[in-house]
Amino acid sequence: MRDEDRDADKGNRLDDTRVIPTGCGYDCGGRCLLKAYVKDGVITKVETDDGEEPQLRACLRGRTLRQNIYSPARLRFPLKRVGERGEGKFERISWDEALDTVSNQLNRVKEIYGPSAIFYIGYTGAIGYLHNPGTVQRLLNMFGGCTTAWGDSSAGGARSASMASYGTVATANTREDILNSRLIILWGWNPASTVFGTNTTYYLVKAREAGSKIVCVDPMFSNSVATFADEWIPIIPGTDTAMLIAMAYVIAKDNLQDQKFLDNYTVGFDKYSDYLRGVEDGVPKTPAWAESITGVPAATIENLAREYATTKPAALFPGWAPGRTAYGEQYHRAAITLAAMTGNVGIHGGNAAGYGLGYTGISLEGGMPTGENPVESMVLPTATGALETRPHAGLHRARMWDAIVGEEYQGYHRDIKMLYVVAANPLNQSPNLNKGVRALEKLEFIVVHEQFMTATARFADILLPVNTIWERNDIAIPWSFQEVCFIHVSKVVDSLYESKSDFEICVELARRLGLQNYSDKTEDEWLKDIWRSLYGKPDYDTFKKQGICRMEFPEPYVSFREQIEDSKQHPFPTPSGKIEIYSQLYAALNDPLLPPIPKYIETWESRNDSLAVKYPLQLLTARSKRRAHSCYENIPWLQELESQTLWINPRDASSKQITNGGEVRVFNERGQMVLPAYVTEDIMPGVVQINEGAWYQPDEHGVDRGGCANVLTKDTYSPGGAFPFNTCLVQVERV
Ligand SMILES: Nc1nc2c(c(=O)[nH]1)N[C@H]1C(S)=C(S)[C@@H](COP(=O)(O)OP(=O)(O)OC[C@H]3O[C@@H](n4cnc5c(=O)[nH]c(N)nc54)[C@H](O)[C@@H]3O)O[C@H]1N2
Ligand SMILES: Nc1nc2c(c(=O)[nH]1)N[C@H]1C(S)=C(S)[C@@H](COP(=O)(O)OP(=O)(O)OC[C@H]3O[C@@H](n4cnc5c(=O)[nH]c(N)nc54)[C@H](O)[C@@H]3O)O[C@H]1N2
Ligand SMILES: [Mo]
Repeated sequence: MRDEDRDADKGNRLDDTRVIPTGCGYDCGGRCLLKAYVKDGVITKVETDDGEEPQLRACLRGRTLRQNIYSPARLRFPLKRVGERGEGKFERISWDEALDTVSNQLNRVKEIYGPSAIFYIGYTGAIGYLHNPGTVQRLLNMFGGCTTAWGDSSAGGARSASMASYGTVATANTREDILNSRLIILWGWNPASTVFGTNTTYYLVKAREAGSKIVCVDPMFSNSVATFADEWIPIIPGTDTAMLIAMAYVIAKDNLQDQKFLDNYTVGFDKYSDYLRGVEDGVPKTPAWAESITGVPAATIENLAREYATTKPAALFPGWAPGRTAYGEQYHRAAITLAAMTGNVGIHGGNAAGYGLGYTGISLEGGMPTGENPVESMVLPTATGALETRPHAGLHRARMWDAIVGEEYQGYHRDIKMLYVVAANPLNQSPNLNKGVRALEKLEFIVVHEQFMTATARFADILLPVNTIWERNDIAIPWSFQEVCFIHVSKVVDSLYESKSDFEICVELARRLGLQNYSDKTEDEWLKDIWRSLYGKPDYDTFKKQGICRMEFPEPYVSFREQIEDSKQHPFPTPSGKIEIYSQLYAALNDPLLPPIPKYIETWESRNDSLAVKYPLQLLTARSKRRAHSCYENIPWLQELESQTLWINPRDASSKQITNGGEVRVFNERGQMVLPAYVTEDIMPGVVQINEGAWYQPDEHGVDRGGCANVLTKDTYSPGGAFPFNTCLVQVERV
């Protein structure tokens, strides 16, 4: 019997201490099991899964949740701004005053300017089925709608490419299927630090033990390279597409492709093959061609191509970070095409190399319905937006500051007057923060629901204190349900201070705004309903008591298996019913920068850009194991683990007299920051790295002292929708 079941059987009691099975729930890609020990209403200890493998064992972040909940920095009361916008001077007010002000402002702005003047920004701070930004989206939709932004900052490129090639973003296999792979390529993917489902690393360890070969392609000698790799291939950032294309060239030249698979399940290989041979542009996409672009030796490219084509089955895992670049969608399209060329789609041990969250044929959507947004339904989606899984208005999230500042683009111009921020930290996590500050200064009213005084919260006019995951009940699921389980994230203690959940806040606002239909259910009743429509077995109360419910599969689930086994009955959901190496959806857009077959297009701010004379280093912003984006940044235990630094190769450091631990200034035309250098061979020359998510702390000269990479990144997007966070040139100098 698993421990949590035993605890549940005993009524969760140990003397006068209750042990409550609950979960972890920030947006890191994992969802883990935690056991909270509670005595006299206070959490005294936190443990995690210690049952049978594969466990849902929490990492260091989950284990610090007690410090998070009891942090002295928690926002305790509703606050009203008294100083200048952004100055951080606030005064405590009552909930009544706060909610009256917010509802009056909503009414005022809607009456004078119309509902599109209200800009809603909800993101990934809260990811439960009930407690998530959808609570506010529902409220605003009922109120008359609001402006929203489209764009997936995680994987816009993967999403667009997956839709173009497969007609869906649900392309994953269950993680245990890794054990069936003989060759595993982690391409710009670092699951040892960057969580993608709790047990990805568990299965990678098992696969290695069973003798599978693991290759990593990454500009950084990451923790995954250190832990798993038989071979590390460093590559110049932003050039991955060229290497993938050259691999396709080698496979086609040596006739190693799975021609039967290509004939039966794909369209467009002939056109791709013309491109590979240089029929169109006179440039054969040889390994030598790719070497000059990627810095990867031609022989290495050739070997990997042959190995991938001849080792069966093989799983190519294209991480999202190389796609978080200019033209990032081409990288994902090229990876998908390689998987199709080698027949590694729809089989055990392969991987479709698509977006990779969710399985074809299984939907686990659920939650409180947000309803129609009357503002958005008046706007036609843009062409690229039509490839998104949801239709959207014309505003891309990467360009939100321009939309507020009022610069017109793409025919999109709304007079935005009010910002409603929930479960997001845009003045930290969006690109080009200095422009962000100017945008926020211009607005008439800003309301933020937050737990902490983040950079965004400092700009609020009304700041509402929100409770944390252990002060409310919810249901959560790991990304892609790769662990194939639901977790009941149970309430452990009452809401601290005067904090409330976003749902409770919305219920009270709805009453003030006269929106009777907002909710006729309690939290518990909503969760019961959600559970029933989501999975429903066992009944909700049993599930809640157990804390966890694993979905049962007779064997590892493989996406597209039905399409491969019986393509007549199960066509791919694309216009042709096949995997589209030549994408009709892209072709219809008629955009040379979004070609119908995967092509290498050199990024802006590449090493060859004229800007590289002034700003010669390529900046990457990967995940830190001590944060989930900007969450957990202020937790003392985690701060001890790793300091925020600029990773720089000794070759680049020595030419600038930069020493390990010494302060450096990192800058470009968009902004600057000062932070310590970490001089290390773990990053290739010409590339520097700052972990994303550190808190933006500009000094009086506007120089960031917190190490927040987004003072440097560019606020634009790729034609297929990718956020190009990893396309950014900078210069570094010793301070
Ligand atoms: N440079 C760079 N920037 C990036 C990225 C990158 O790779 N490089 N990655 C991008 C990616 S992939 C993502 S997903 C985004 C994440 O962007 P965001 O979702 O904006 O970032 P978070 O840090 O998760 O911010 C969430 C905020 O929600 C708050 N919060 C937590 N729980 C609740 C709750 O229940 N209610 C409310 N109201 N608030 C809550 C937290 O305190 C936190 O301040 O960042 C993007 N930014
Ligand atoms: N600990 C932790 N885990 C997380 C999160 C978190 O905040 N903290 N956030 C979650 C979220 S919301 C997301 S979207 C995912 C994101 O997950 P990823 O996008 O996979 O994560 P990153 O850590 O940004 O990058 C992974 C690796 O890609 C490499 N890389 C960067 N640019 C390039 C390139 O141009 N080419 C190649 N070949 N490699 C490159 C980096 O060096 C790094 O080793 O992570 C999730 N997991
Ligand atoms: Mo993300």
